[in-house]
Amino acid sequence: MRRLRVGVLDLVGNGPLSNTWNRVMQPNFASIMPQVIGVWCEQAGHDVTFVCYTGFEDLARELPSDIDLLFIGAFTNAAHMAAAISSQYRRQGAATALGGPHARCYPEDAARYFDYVLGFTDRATVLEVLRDCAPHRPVGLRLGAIKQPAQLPGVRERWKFIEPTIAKAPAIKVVPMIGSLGCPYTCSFCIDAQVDYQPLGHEQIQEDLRFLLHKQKRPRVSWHDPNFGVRFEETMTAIEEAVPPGRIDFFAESSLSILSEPHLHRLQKNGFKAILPGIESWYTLGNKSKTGRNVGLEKVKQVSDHVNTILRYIPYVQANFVLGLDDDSGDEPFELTKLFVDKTPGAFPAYSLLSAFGQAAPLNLELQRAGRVLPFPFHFLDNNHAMNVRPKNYTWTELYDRVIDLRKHSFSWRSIGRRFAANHGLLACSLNLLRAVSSEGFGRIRYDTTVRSLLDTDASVRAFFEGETTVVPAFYQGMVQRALGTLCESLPAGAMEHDPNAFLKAQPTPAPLH
Ligand code: B12
Ligand code: SF4
Repeated sequence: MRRLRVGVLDLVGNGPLSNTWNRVMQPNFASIMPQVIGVWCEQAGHDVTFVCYTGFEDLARELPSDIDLLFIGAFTNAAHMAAAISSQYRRQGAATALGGPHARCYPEDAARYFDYVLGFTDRATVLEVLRDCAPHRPVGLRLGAIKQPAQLPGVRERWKFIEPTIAKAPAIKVVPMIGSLGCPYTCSFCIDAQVDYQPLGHEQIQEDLRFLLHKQKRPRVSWHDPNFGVRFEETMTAIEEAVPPGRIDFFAESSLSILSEPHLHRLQKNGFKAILPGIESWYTLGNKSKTGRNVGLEKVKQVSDHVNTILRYIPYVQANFVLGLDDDSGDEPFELTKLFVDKTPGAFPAYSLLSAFGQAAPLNLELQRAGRVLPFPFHFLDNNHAMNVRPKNYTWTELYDRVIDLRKHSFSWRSIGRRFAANHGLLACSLNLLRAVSSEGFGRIRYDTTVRSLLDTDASVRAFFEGETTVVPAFYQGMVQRALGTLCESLPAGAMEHDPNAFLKAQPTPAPLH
């Protein structure tokens, strides 16, 4: 095989960014897989240029123009940027490959703009692309392993890509690690609902942690496991054997059912400083939060007590909620969440608007069948800038009024003050304050208020939300154009639109009955 010049681009940002929160934190949201791809390409004998784009780099300077093959890792909110970059590189003679959440969720659409669209990606998948490395146009080749890889290169092998990425973070520097793939739970809105739980080797984790202890004085590790600690005993024993208690700070996403008090005690002893449990809804998913049949107010009380207990052991807790679920109706779910915020002042509430990411989740098929999925441009599909599912039990204005009211309550100076007083340590206090006053808290109140007023004043916005037209309103088109800047010129024709029902249309037609 000839020696290729390979570019690997991790799109953490989806356009040039400013504000302090992004400057401080974006490099810490880098993905593991682009680093893995870089390692596999080098091991196969190719030259790799790796760039993690956080919203502050000049890509034209950092990414050489004469590469043979460009891998891009992108979430859906970076799909336009990825398509524009792909189009530039294809014009310059390179082949391009897209991987990551967007490729998994919208493969049909992505195949219009990339030569390869990768689903589950293991070493064999990458070697196949390297061997072929050719243009596939107008429709790209869709490749993927049948399941998640059994092994991934560890921190030592990825270090040459991790080091320059975290060097961009001015203060808090976080190393991404992973100990398992998939999840045993089956939350119908989740991309991992049908992906088997699969632990990765403990020897690898231990070697990575030991390596980090030699590299950094006080490492910080963020676990990218979809649900950390499913095999709690084994995972913690592996960590304890490799790391003296409290020498590394750990952050993880974990479900409440895993966070019992004895487990919390052990997490605390081992330096876990941030936990992000998913509460999602007051009416469903009781198994995940260990609340059984308790719903509504009873569930709020139980979960709030539980989260307050977590806060006694772990200084930083982000409680994740999904707004606009079909089980919600009226004021009650929102009032219950406000009550949770009041009863649990130390937790940072993170809200996601119900989103159907293409073929990510089983629920999406149902929503597409019901004609409820809207073609918001990908740029806005990040759980916040748009809800691309028409709500079942609310009109849009009813929903937005309640979402804004909840956000205002959660990020009122009263709640911010109570959160600050309930938090311990500089990190928790300062991060929560920064998040509340920057794009996340105040910023989303401003943004949602604009959208809410457009629903009253801009007929094109209202018609789009109601599903009466698929023409993307000027307000959204303008935002994408401003976000992409000069890259917008390279956005392929038609890339602003997508078919929101592509998943449904790709289903095999049932055999005729005889
Ligand atoms: C860990 C995680 C995070 C972490 C780390 C993010 C990161 N950069 O990786 C944090 C907390 C920072 C995060 C943030 C966000 N996240 Co997140 N996150 C996850 C989570 C829980 C696990 C993903 C993971 O790493 N899995 C392990 C990897 C190895 O497996 P995998 O993702 O399946 O990847 C396989 C293939 O896709 C492929 N692959 C993956 N990347 C690449 C790259 C290349 C180049 C190639 C070739 C292949 C490839 O190979 C892998 C092995 O088969 C998922 C939910 C879930 N249960 O999966 C959500 C998820 C990925 N996040 C999601 C979202 C929306 C976000 C945010 C936008 C939320 C927000 N509003 O802030 C941000 C965006 C961050 C960013 N980079 O822009 C969505 C993405 C949907 C979409 N289509 O875009 C998901 C699916 C959750 C959901 N809502 O359904 N997230
Ligand atoms: S527990 Fe989390 S990762 Fe697992 S299926 Fe539910 S939402 Fe997905």
